[in-house]
Amino acid sequence: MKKVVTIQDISCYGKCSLTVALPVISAMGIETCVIPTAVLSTHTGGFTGWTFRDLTDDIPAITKHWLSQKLHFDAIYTGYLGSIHQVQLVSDFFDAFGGKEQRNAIIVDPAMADFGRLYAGFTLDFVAEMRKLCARADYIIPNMTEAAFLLDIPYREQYDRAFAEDVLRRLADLGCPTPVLTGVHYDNLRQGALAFDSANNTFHEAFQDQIDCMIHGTGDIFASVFTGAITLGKPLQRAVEISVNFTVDCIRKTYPHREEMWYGSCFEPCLGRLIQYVNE
Ligand code: PXL
Repeated sequence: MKKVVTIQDISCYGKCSLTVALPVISAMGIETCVIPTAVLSTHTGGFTGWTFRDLTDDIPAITKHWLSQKLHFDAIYTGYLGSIHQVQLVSDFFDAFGGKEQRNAIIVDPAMADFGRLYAGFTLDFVAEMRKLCARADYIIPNMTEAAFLLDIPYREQYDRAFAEDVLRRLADLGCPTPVLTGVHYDNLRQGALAFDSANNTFHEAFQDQIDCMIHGTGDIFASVFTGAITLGKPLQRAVEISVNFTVDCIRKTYPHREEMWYGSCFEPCLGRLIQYVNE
């Protein structure tokens, strides 16, 4: 059985980070181990006054214990990280459990920004540290805002395929051989993802009809499915397709309830379909 470790916060209410990664990756038939980096009462995207318990000190302690137990993971997947120090400790975790000898995939979702802006509490110093972490990953999964921050270029709401390809090539130049851009749209009709396999100089994409609504946590759904698909050995093209299709399934399911479900998608009824995608 394949085994993933995912490192990100647990937002107790709000359906993102670990409360998405655990059910989604488990549904794909993969054992999902976790390092929770913080406990928040809610995510920070639209709530106010959330609690935040920092678990940074647990990261090196868990790493040390797991080293003593000689554990192995088929993939390491990181999401929302709350501080520069946490990013550095995650880099140490890559030293301990990632790399060529371990033959596993490192997947970094630089979850820190959207719609042209950094999330609450993030700074350009954090971006610089995240850039270094991305350079160590086999796959990174930024949206266009995160890509702009990583590349230190202005965020653009409108662009064409040539621009998206150029962004991906520049992301690969940062050190990650296979960057995947999410939320890609060249018009208001279609939206999807575009991946660049720099080793083979090929692009892989999947698009679906655009659905006009903003629901929190869809980036985490995409990244979790993508992690599961890569861990299962799916080709990059198929991994991108499954990730886009399942994310759009979740958005479609949520759309009729979008007023009250802005904080997280109705992904649970879609999990059966995800299992089908994996087996198709
Ligand atoms: O969905 C990414 C995410 C994860 N965790 C927390 C967040 C966010 C986005 O805002 O606030 C705590």
